[in-house]
Amino acid sequence: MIRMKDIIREGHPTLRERAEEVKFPLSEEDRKLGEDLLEYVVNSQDDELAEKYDLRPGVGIAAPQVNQAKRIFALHFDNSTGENLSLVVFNPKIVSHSVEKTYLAAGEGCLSVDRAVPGYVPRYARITIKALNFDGEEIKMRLKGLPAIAFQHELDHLNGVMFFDHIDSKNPFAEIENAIPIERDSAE
Ligand code: NB4
Ligand code: NI
Repeated sequence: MIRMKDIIREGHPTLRERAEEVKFPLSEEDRKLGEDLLEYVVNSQDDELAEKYDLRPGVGIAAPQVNQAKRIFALHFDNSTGENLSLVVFNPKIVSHSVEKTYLAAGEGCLSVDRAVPGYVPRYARITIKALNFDGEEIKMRLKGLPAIAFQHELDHLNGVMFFDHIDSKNPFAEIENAIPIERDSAE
């Protein structure tokens, strides 16, 4: 299982690389990597397991964060967040997005960033994504709310972008044009 010691932190060059497309059919290594990423986010949301293995909770994690520069990430929202979405995506793409923006009023955090970076992170409010699943079949989805924000945070990791790159360093809480904020419990 993925532990915190396996998660690379800010300053590690892999977090600033563009990750490589995954080839299909999946190698056993890439299939296991996808499974391990999903297992991490599921475990991290289980109070006992998170306590036992000292896991930072997450709703998503991307392969570059475990030092694998591959275009794979996992998202997991159980119904406690009102969203029910649990998936691993390979070679994900945003094929279209709304003009309207959104952001987490509480800001964002990252398992690869051991410090709070306050400020609004502008994201597209609604996105249409395409990706491949474990069997190489195309999945097409429309996302909004926290799943849309999380998808963009993870896709950024595949392109070497960190959430704080989007924060207006001069005025971190500046009004974001045409954006609807999402009020959530603190983004750990
Ligand atoms: C990715 C998220 C940061 C903003 C918003 C939130 C948490 C992360 C980073 C968008 C994507 C990880 C991956 C949470 C969390 C709410 C749901 C269900 C019960 C606890 C869980 C806590 F843990 N961010 N952490 N940060 N990232 N919500 N929740 N709750 O997920 O770095 O690249 O279990
Ligand atoms: Ni992150």
